[in-house]
Amino acid sequence: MWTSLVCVVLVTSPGGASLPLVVNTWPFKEAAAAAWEALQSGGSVLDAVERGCRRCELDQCDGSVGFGGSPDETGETSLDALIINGDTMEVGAVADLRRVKNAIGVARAVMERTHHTLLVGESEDLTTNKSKGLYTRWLQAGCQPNYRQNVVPDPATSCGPYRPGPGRTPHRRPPPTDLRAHDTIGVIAISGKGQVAAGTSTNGANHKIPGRVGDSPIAGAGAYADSSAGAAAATGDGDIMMRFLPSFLAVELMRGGAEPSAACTAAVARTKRHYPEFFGAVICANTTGHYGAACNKLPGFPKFSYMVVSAETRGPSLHTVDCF
Ligand code: SD4
Repeated sequence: MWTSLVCVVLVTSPGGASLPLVVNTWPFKEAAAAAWEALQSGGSVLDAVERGCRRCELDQCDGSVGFGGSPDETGETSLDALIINGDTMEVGAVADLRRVKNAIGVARAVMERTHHTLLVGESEDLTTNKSKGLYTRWLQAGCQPNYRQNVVPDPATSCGPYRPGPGRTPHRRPPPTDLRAHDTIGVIAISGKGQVAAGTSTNGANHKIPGRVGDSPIAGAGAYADSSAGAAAATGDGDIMMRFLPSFLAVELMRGGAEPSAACTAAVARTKRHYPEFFGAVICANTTGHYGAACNKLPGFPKFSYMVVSAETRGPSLHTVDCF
């Protein structure tokens, strides 16, 4: 379990304020240490974000980051990653990246070496059964559990091919059964001068339909950074969360004066209003060095843990927030 990997300094109150600052999702202590070390050795906030995410990719944090985890329905892992420079508002992202382990490095290369923002890997044509890809071969061989329930035959009991069923599927989804299927690393780094960067890296949702991309590589959804306000990063059910751009919302609320905890809470509440049972959390930090987090309370998910490093914490410290 990831809880056994972390340091034991436990702080329950929202914190601040001290710069420089690193905050990352989940108790990924080694990632926090790597990001902090990058800042301490003279690296930029982008270096810190990249090193933190890279550490998790190498460690395969929780099996949810990096190679080898969360396979799609064909058994292949694909990676999503994002990095944002809050000084210049340059963004680099990759999605559905295959056969490359260093997703955050590729995302940074997209930002720094191309004119583009988001590059995606291969995907299959889901509109026809006539494509010749791996996914179609798999579909011909088995069931399709990721299809909505308004198709016939019922995907819970029968294999396809599927046709649209009667009526429209309500937008509510069953509560998640495997909360550990969602543990993206999101890193926020703020320098002593108030330069802000943020990024994410994940292998996405377990057993997704090939070609599925979540919130993590989407600017404003998986993460957002603006050196005139702060940064935020999200983790959880990206299929839901990306509809509400929670990271962008939180940063804009901080720009308007909201404390990070309140901004995170508002971002979670926005999603919760429409999807009360969504699984997710948001971390936030502002340019004065205050930080906080919020999460949606579910059975089996009463608290959310995240890491903070600043001169005050004397090393990566584990923080928890009660979900609401
Ligand atoms: C996604 N949000 O692809 C990501 C997965 C994750 O914590 O684990 N987030 O939906």
